[in-house]
Amino acid sequence: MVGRQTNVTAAMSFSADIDPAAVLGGSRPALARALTAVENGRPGAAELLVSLASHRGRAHIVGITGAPGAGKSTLINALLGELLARGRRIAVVAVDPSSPVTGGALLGDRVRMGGHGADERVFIRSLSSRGHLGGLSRTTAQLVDVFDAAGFDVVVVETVGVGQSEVEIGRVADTNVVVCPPGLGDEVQAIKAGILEIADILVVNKGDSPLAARTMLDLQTSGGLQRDEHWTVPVLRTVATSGEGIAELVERIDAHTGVTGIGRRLRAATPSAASDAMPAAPATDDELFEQLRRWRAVGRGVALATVVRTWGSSPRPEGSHLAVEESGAFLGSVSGGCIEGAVIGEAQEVITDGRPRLLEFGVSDEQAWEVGLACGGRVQVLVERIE
Ligand SMILES: Nc1nc2c(ncn2[C@@H]2O[C@H](COP(=O)(O)OP(=O)(O)OP(=O)(O)O)[C@@H](O)[C@H]2O)c(=O)[nH]1
Ligand SMILES: [Mg+2]
Repeated sequence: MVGRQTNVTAAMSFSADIDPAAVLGGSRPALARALTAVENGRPGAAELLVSLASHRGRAHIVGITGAPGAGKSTLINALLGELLARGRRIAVVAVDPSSPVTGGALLGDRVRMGGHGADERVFIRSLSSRGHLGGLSRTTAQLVDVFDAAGFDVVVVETVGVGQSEVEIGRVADTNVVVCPPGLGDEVQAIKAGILEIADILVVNKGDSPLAARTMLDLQTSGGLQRDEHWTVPVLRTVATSGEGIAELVERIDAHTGVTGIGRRLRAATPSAASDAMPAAPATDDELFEQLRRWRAVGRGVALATVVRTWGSSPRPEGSHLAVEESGAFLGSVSGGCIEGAVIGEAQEVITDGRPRLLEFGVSDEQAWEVGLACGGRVQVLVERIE
């Protein structure tokens, strides 16, 4: 808690002062400053995101998720080489939710991806969950927005697949690659229970291991790979250290874009920059209940979050609503962006299990890391499934 407060105080005394035109024009120093301002929620960051917003929507966002040590960073380094050879500009956001204090665990990543880090067409940014003013997935989405506006063709997001926040970050990407280390059946089961559902492409990396063939077979026969009539999740073998299988991976990533298009995070109304950065008027109750009815009419599961109690300077009054649809689309607001990501995640669980939840957020609460101090106060939110 102390570290967090120190961080926030430091942020308050710093003005972002970044020229959006310089970011759009490809200035690397301006880009680096913009990313730092956005990551730390510095004054001016929200305005910057608003001025960049209309320039988004051209980049292809590729998520690389997998167990710790699966070889994600090595694979990304190999991908960088292949994508550069195809003339693309690439940004990398490496997310490490497991290093809340030191942030030092990412140094290894920089070294492993460093092979292409000096290339003008590559920009690598590592971040840890330390100091994020609104949840990891929102910060990630905002950094992706900055890279997209700055003209990168591909933005790769590396995350360790450990839970709900990775599933949320997965929604930022147009194409999600799940990297599985070769292993025995149990490990495949664990992957299947966790993050397999977000996979558009499955990669068994460390294909030089004798266990790789068995893991591929497990995944190929595990069912659930037929996403829809246009896309079946391919199971690919790679050796990231030698580059084997990387060209085919790039081809499948490109093929997936051909099927699903790009800009998914902008279409799906997930908690990304545009919705969070702009202090837009919340939807009226009429609009919100009308949207709930529309979702129900097409058979979607929905939940309603309502502010039932506030203390101090909570941004939204008691009675404010947030409507959430099963895939994470939402309308309305219970906090003006401070805790929406967390509430949406809980609402999705409520949709699944039907049990209402009374959530509490505030700076002295256990869940305080989800709440920026700028939001202030405490808030109690009731989340219930709507039948
Ligand atoms: N034999 C073999 N080793 C590999 C391969 N790919 C990666 N490795 C090694 O596996 C180790 C972990 O690789 P990383 O790329 O750091 O894995 P990661 O998934 O990014 O790890 P975290 O970011 O810590 O979760 C390193 O020692 C790599 O050299 C491969 O295809 N074959
Ligand atoms: Mg890594």
